[in-house]
Amino acid sequence: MKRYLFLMAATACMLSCAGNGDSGNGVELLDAAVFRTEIDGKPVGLYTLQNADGMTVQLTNYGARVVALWVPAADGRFRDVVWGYDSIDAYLRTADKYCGPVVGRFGNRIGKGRFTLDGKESQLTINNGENHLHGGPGGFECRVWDARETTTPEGNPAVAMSYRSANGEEGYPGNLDITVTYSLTPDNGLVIDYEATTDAPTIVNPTSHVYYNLHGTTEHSTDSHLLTIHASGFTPTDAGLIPTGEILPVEGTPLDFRTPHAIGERIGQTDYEPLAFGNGYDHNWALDKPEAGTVSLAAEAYEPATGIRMKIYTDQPGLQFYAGQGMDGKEVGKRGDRHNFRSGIALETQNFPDAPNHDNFPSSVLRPGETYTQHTVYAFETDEQ
Ligand code: FUC
Repeated sequence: MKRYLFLMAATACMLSCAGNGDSGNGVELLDAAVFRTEIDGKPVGLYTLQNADGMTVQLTNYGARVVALWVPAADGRFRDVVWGYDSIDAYLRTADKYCGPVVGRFGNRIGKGRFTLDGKESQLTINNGENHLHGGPGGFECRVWDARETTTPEGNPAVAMSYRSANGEEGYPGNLDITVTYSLTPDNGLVIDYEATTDAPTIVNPTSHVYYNLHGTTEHSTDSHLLTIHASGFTPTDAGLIPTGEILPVEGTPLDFRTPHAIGERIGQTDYEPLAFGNGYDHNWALDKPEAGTVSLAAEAYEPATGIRMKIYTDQPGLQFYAGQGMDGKEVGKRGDRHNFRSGIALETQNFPDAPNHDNFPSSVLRPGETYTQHTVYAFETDEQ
């Protein structure tokens, strides 16, 4: 019955909602006109994908970014579960440019921005203390990608975004051609497929940096979300959040999410040094995998108030969980929602931070003739009420 109602609502929406406004199920589409512009001589726009149930994602090719993601809640109404802005101008002005984009070439940190590959040292740009974060100040999040609306081989609606990161950009060697394809499955999965090639040896580790709030509004903190991370280990860091190279067990620590825990339950235990360093959760978990490189369930977040559950499947070895402790309420986003303290969680599927400087971490090296791939799914379910 519920599925039938969603179908009705989705059909009505496709027929009637070309712009703003509630389509009957709560989905309010952003107007493409307020995203239409030109940046660096390239066209920027807003792209909308919708499945038969009405799940809707809106994306912009500025930063290959998720702008809005409407998923059903247990009450049958849809919620937008990502924090972001309602115009391209706001994204250009924002103080937190990591809301929604693909970050890279290398997601998360590289110590002192330095690594050596085939005996050749590269010095990357520095933008986080003395370190390199999320590809540097001119990372993928502020680049205009070429967007193409398409369908997956399974027939699902998709947008493919491509970008050439030139040799030397932010200090990285080699021209890197990367394509990120977003698609929606009929069973409410947002799929993100990455593919990259290079013309010279380089490193690559892109990830999706979306702030999720399963309340559908930042009026409520994400501290109430119940989080599960299928990982027995994590990569401890120094005070600058650069991995020491160890992989330590989570057992007996506030980082043990192998069974569900409310995010707020142990986040304040700053007598545990890793939580002091991160000022809360800002760590990389080493995912438990039946076999390296296989797609497996990495994490689940559940909000009891809305009944929305998000499951993350990935073939990546790591998951960075950042709990939004840098948010200060100053930025005002969609529907007047503020970027409030701990009101959005980033769950970033990736290789381990600083991997190029630790031989015991999975390799992030890409060579000419090879293709980097990543397959990650953010799948949404609701409790039946
Ligand atoms: C995460 C964190 C960082 C940073 C950023 C916005 O990936 O690891 O500490 O604050 O995102």
